[in-house]
Amino acid sequence: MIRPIRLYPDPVLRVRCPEVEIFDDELRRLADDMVETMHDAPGIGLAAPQVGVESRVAVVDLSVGEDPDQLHVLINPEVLDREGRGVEVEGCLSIPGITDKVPRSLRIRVRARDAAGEAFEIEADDWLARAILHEIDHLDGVLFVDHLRGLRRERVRRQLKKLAETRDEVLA
Ligand code: K1U
Ligand code: ZN
Repeated sequence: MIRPIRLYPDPVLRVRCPEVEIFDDELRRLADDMVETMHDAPGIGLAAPQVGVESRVAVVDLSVGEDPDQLHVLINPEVLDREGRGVEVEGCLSIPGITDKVPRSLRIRVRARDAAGEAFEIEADDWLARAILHEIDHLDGVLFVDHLRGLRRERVRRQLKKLAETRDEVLA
C-alpha cells in the first residue's frame, strides 16, 4: 500500500525515532509499504517518519525498483565506520522543490537488522553511502538542510519559510 509522504514542516520529521523491538507482521507490512511508496514517489530512499511512523526503519534502492538486489531494508541501522568526504546535490521527498550540495562521508560500514530481525553488516560507498546516511539522519529527526552552512543555509531558510507558508495555505 502506498502511504502519504509527510512534508516539511510536519513535526514527525523532527522526532528522534526509537529502536524497533518487535519484529512482527506489522513491521513487515510497514517495510513493504515503504518500499512501494519509495518506488512510486519515485525516490532512492525513504525513512519511517516520512510516512508518519516513529520507528527506526529505512529503505534504500538506488535502482528505483529496477534491480531487486539493490533493495536494502535497514532496521535499527548504526554506522560503525566512516571514511572520506564528498559533496553532492541532494533532494528530499519531504522537502519538495529544494535541493542543495551536502557534504557526507564517502564510505561507511553499517550494522542493521532485516525485517525478520537478523543482524547484518553492509559496506557502502558513493551514492549508496549517501542515501543510507540521508535515511539514518531522518531516523534522528535531521534533514539534509541542517547540514548547510553560511549563505546556502540562509537561502534554504528562506525557501523553507515559503514552503511552510504554502503548506499552511493548503491546509487552511
Ligand atoms: O529520504 C528521502 O527523502 C528520499 C530521497 C533520498 C536521497 C536523495 C538524494 C541523496 C540522498 C538521499 C530521494 O530519493 S529524493 C529523489 C531522488 O533523489 C531520485 C528520484 C528518482 C531517481 C533518482 C533519484
Ligand atoms: Zn529525505
